[in-house]
Amino acid sequence: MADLRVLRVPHSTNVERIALAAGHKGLQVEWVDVDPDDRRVVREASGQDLVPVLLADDDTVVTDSPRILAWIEARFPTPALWPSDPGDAALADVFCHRFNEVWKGPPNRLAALLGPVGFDLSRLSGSESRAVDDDSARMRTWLNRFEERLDGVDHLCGDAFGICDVTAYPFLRYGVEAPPPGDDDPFHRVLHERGTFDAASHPRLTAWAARVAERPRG
Ligand SMILES: N[C@@H](CCC(=O)N[C@@H](CS)C(=O)NCC(=O)O)C(=O)O
Repeated sequence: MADLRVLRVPHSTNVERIALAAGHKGLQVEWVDVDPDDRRVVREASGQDLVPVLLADDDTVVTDSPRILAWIEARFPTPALWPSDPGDAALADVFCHRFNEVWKGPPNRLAALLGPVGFDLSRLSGSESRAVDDDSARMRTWLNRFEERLDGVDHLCGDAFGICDVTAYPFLRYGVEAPPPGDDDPFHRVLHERGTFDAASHPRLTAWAARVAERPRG
């Protein structure tokens, strides 16, 4: 019997967060594959269209990956995803909130601008081109912050793998790898093309991505 039942679609960043958390805690996940073009199962279960959706054995339904991760931590506290020190745990929450509410802004805006024109920059207006330049610069600058954070520590929360890595890795991974065949999500293409980094530009971040890539998935 699985520990968790989760609705997913292919190539979902937010679904990978749940897989990483489950892998860390050694949980078995029953994945329910949903057709990305037919979200009726998701809507019927949760009243909205986005995945992941957690279906718990007590009929609880949880949407939104940060809320699902908090639910998993409360239900299966060991091994922990959040730092044990309350101050460090609060900082981890600030990191994750910023990642979700601020860091995702530029790539989301870039995908909204570039997707409809097939990534053909010549089809953008002058103000749209300037917006692309500004948000691309933000993505590059913020990669440097991650690099600085990893000075002397192996993970974004500190020494141990945890919630900051779970939150950021499924997005930052596109900086070192192209979307796989069949993944034509413009957001993922933006993450890859505008958020590129490597061992020469960001050695600590590149080593971190390789480290997290090896983590178990539920
Ligand atoms: N805030 C939500 C966002 C969920 C979300 O955007 N899920 C994507 C997959 S990663 C989705 O279902 N997108 C549906 C669509 O774009 O049609 C979370 O963190 O779970």
